[in-house]
Amino acid sequence: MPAAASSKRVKNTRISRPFIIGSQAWNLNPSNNTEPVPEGHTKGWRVYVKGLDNGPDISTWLKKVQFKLHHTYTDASRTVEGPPFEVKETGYGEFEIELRLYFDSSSGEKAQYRFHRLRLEPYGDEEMQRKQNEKNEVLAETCEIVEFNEPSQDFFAKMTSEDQFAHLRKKGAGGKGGGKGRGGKARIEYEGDKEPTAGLPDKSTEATPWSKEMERKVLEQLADAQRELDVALEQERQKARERQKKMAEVSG
Ligand code: SLL
Repeated sequence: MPAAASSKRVKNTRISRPFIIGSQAWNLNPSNNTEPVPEGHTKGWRVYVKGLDNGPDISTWLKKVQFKLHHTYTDASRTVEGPPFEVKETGYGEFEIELRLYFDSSSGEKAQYRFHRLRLEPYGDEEMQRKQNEKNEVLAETCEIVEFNEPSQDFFAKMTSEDQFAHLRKKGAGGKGGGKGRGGKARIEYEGDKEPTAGLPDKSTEATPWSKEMERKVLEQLADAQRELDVALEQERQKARERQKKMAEVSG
């Protein structure tokens, strides 16, 4: 029997999505805690999985996140079945959080693991630490990529649909802006004229440093490091050749 259209794969196609895994932590102020805080807990924090600012709704592909906290927490394994994918807690110590990401069933993908180091104390250079202290906020975020290789036709349709950008649309415009795009088709208008993108945005902003610009810089730095390494390697090779030549002269 031929495979159902829905489970057929779109050949030679890979869909990738950048997303953010992060944590935010702050000092608890015992005098204005609204909820009782367990003995010894000095910090409030949350850990989350979210999309990029101009990015598509991650719940298109992400259905469930399991956060594995330090074993000192009761119910250390926390499962969140829909957005916002986050866990809020209080505590006293930093630790590594294990995340398990579960994908939309039409993707046919197995769950994937990721790790996030929860940071509670200010880090980085003096200036960074000063800002963190001033704001009473320690942020630690990393940009991750998930890739779906030869997705099913169903999943491909979801991942290429405009619906996943609905949250960026201008409010009150009824979903469709009055503007006309090329060919006279109604053009959808986005909040603050944000350019929705499923990839990395072109430029970095303070809120979202991850961009093609940053990617380019990192690649350039890697290329520079590679060139330095190549030069050093060539010098070593040259020395080895000279040593061999000398040895041949001595023994010959
Ligand atoms: C350390 N790796 O050795 C850390 C331990 C402990 C985290 C981190 C409170 C848990 C609770 C908490 O912050 N646990 O009491 O519910 O320093």
